Amino acid sequence: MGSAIRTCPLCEATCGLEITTQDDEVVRVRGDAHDVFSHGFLCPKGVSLKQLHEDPDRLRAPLLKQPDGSFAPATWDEAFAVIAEHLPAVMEAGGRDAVAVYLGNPAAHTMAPVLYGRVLLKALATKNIFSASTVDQYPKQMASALMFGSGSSVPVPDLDRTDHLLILGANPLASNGSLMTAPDVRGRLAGIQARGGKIVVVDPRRTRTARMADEHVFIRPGTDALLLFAIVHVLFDEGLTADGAADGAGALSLCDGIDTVRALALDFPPEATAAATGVAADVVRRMARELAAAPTAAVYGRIGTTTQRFGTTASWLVDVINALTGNLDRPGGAMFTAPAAGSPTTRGAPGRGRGARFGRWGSRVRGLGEVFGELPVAVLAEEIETPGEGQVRALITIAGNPVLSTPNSERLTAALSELDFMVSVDIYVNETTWHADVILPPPSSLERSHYDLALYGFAVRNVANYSPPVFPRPDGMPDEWETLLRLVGVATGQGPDADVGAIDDFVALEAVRREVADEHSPLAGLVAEEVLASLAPRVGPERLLDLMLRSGPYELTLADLEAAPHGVDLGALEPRLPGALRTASGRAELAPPEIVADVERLHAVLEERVNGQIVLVGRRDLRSNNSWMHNLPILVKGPERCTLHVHPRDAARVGLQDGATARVTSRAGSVEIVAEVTEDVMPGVVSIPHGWGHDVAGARMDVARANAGVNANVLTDENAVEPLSGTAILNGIPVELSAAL
Ligand SMILES: Nc1nc2c(c(=O)[nH]1)N[C@H]1C(S)=C(S)[C@@H](COP(=O)(O)OP(=O)(O)OC[C@H]3O[C@@H](n4cnc5c(=O)[nH]c(N)nc54)[C@H](O)[C@@H]3O)O[C@H]1N2
Ligand SMILES: Nc1nc2c(c(=O)[nH]1)N[C@H]1C(S)=C(S)[C@@H](COP(=O)(O)OP(=O)(O)OC[C@H]3O[C@@H](n4cnc5c(=O)[nH]c(N)nc54)[C@H](O)[C@@H]3O)O[C@H]1N2
Ligand code: SF4
Ligand SMILES: [Mo]
Repeated sequence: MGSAIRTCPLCEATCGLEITTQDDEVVRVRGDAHDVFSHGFLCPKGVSLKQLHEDPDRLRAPLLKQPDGSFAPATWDEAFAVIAEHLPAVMEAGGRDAVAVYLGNPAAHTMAPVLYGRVLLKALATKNIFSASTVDQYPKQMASALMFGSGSSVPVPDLDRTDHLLILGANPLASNGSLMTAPDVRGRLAGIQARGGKIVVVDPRRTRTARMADEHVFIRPGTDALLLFAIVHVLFDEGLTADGAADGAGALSLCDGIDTVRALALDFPPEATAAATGVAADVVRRMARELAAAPTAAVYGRIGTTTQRFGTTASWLVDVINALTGNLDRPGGAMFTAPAAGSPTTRGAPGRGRGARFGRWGSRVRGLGEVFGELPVAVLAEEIETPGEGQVRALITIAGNPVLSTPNSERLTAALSELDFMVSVDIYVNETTWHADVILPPPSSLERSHYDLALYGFAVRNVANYSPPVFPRPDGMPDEWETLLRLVGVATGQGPDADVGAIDDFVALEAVRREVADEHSPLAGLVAEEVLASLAPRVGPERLLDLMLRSGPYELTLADLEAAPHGVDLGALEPRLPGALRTASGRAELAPPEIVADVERLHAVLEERVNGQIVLVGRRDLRSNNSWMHNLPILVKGPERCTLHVHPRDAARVGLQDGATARVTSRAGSVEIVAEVTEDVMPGVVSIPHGWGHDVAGARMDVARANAGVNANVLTDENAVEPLSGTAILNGIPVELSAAL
């Protein structure tokens, strides 16, 4: 028997796993007790990597759509011949924008798409770039970019040292943390309480995290910005803001715009926000006082605060409060990670940059602005449906399942069936990929190396951990980066047999050139060709990772990480301002004009009353991972999880019994779903988890089909987007509720 140590690639927690193997089989998966970050913690999904690896439905060879609509296995050359026949034709007939790309969530968890996805996007030169980020975290990254200068400058709560944690719209006991890379969140939260600290959770549902917290506050969905503004109001009103000149005030002295924030907050006293938020004024005043009085405190918001109607504004206010209470950039507060492989906060001149610009171009049909170089995925269906120049006629999905993940699934499903050509790089034939003409599978995660390039940028400690593949790739199976570069070959007119190694050499040389030209890089002024030669014989992601580590803040090498299979601990987070700033002013902007302009919209909400309207929110379960892990029996066994949570009062009002079938209808669609009557959700709010609805005829996931559930995104509305970032509003959807006949 053998044993391998590797990082779990499934969620943001980056747990170390110890995988016992026998020849080419996984015998057992356990937590790696020696992992410098996770110390042996793992969740049921980590264990299921064995089943994922063995899943008979997981694709091991390319599939080609047949004239009768079925799929047949093909060789890689056959698959690429079909792509080379159709993709350039679409580009020729309709222009570069005729090809759209959608990058899904696992693309942020694997090195190949993180490093080579952008090469493909550049090669395609299309405006129609979409990703799961506009159904997820872009509001937070947009607020962070406007305040601190880059989408990577997202402050993370210093979980291990804070004395007071205010969590809004996140359930890390189920999600294992997000934009907060922290294995064993439960243990870290227990640590806060053991230190005598306090945890407060603001959520329309009484979640596992809320139960563990010292206080849980129900909030009417979509009103967090009001609550947060009321807290800001009290901080000023009661003289509770930190003294920026004093020691221990974090980065407050580096902040501009404090007076603007003070003036804006005047309109939002807690007495004025209470009716709309459902949070009583005295509770808000106490929340503010406790935040200010705690030796250290951090405010943290996630999905419930981003994928809602005030996502960017709420995300901004989270860090406004962190700054005003003196907790921005100080131990125990909200801090900036310094990732070993570098990030925009570590590269280039410290303390100042170009800042962030948004809306440099817009979507063709609805005119929604670009955000971080992408268009909001809520416009994908209309861009396919609407004729005219720039109409999307082909789609490439990479590790994405937009049919289950993006708003108004029925419209998107219909649109996908109208495409001239579709390619999916994916491990399953699922609700999205069955529309594809060609499916290109990556190797199993255990047949790939791993380094969490994206997630280590938001870690609550500075850590680095590289895992080599556990098993060799099967004969003839290319790595995912090779597949992506082969697509680059087709997109750039080099054809299906382009020399992938040569393209990779070119990509690496360009990366080295950028590095040696940066006067602030440790590699500044070196000869590019010599640096490249020093990275040999590595190729692919390993070569790029080695370069990034060498030029990163700790000047590590990949060999250093290979010598430390349990990871390298680079210490607790350290204050990084002003160095990590990349704003044009060189200051932290507490009142970015783009966001200030959105405050007007909040005033109208003050007048809203809980009026009998029922709104829908989502939820996550520990044994799910968005839409794609429901094919593993070990994770889906047990009672039905895709149920409607509804408060007894609302259930009684519409005559709905526990266990009976409810009908839920929105502007976009309607579903029937088993009701679970529970006081864990507040009156006026119902909850359905997303990522279900697997009873789609063309999909080939037998276990998932037998545990189908319903698709919550049939109900979410593609026309409802948060105006600043174009991110879909997935929480707080107005719905009608009735008992199904
Ligand atoms: N209503 C509602 N909708 C939501 C959310 C919500 O809270 N409520 N959450 C949103 C969020 S936060 C997100 S991130 C999105 C997720 O949206 P998506 O990223 O579109 O969806 P996933 O379910 O993550 O699908 C991942 C896809 O990648 C494939 N896959 C898995 N592993 C690999 C791999 O290693 N390589 C490749 N190439 N493919 C792989 C899977 O088979 C699947 O097709 O959903 C969003 N949608
Ligand atoms: N087990 C598991 N882990 C996951 C995932 C998964 O699907 N399953 N997905 C991964 C992904 S892609 C992401 S982005 C993260 C997400 O990580 P989290 O944000 O922690 O995810 P959720 O558990 O959906 O928590 C969101 C909470 O917001 C609440 N909420 C809804 N609307 C509002 C509102 O208007 N205001 C407030 N204050 N709260 C509201 C919901 O009730 C819910 O409890 O999780 C990641 N980890
Ligand atoms: S918490 Fe996340 S990283 Fe850790 S084992 Fe579970 S899925 Fe994997
Ligand atoms: Mo996500």
